Amino acid sequence: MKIDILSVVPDLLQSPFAHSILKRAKEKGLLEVNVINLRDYTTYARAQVDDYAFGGGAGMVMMIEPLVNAIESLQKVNQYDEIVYLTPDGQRFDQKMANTYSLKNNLLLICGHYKGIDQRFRDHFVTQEISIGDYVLSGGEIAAAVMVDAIGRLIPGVLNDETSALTDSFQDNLLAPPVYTRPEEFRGWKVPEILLSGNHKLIDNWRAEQALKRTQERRPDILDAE
Ligand code: 6GU
Repeated sequence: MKIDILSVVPDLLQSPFAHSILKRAKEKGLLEVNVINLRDYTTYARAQVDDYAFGGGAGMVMMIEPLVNAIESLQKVNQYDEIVYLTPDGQRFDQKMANTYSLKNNLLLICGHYKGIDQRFRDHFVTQEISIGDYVLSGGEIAAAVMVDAIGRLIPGVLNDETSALTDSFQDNLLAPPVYTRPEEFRGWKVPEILLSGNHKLIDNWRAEQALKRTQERRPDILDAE
């Protein structure tokens, strides 16, 4: 999968994909992430990309021309499956969307700033608008990093048995059960006996019970989600 990210602060996106699972995905050739500086596409003086809102009011709006210059230049060499605008008023991102996106080939993510981007760009170029939750970030970059992380680890071949996504929270509308590692006892706090029993059937049952209990206690809302 190739993901292009269009941003006015490309520096913010230098390290999030350079570690751990996403780093491995890149090394295996399964994921390519390119960060593109929107300012490279403006024709205005001093690399201006935003301007005052028509109608007045506080806050600047990202202008349509640099965005269209950038996208039309990128589209000469890319066939995007989706052109995503990251915005707090978008559709809420969740594990189901991450699964769907993990099967796409070529994505363009557009990070908003200031009061957002000119509505005409949204109307005529954007195919999906996504928010990562009900709070406002100062720009779309960190949201883009969240999306790329959630999607990247689900790309077929990225995770192995050891890191399998099948037991993740949310993957089956359940939170993940508690986990333990060595030592068996620390300050008198013991690991549940059953996990040391070697009986995998019992262990699987215990984990399923714990996942259900945890979900009922913490997130009953996801239990009956489809
Ligand atoms: Cl995608 N962008 C911004 N600026 N804030 C957000 C968001 C996105 N998702 C939640 N808050």
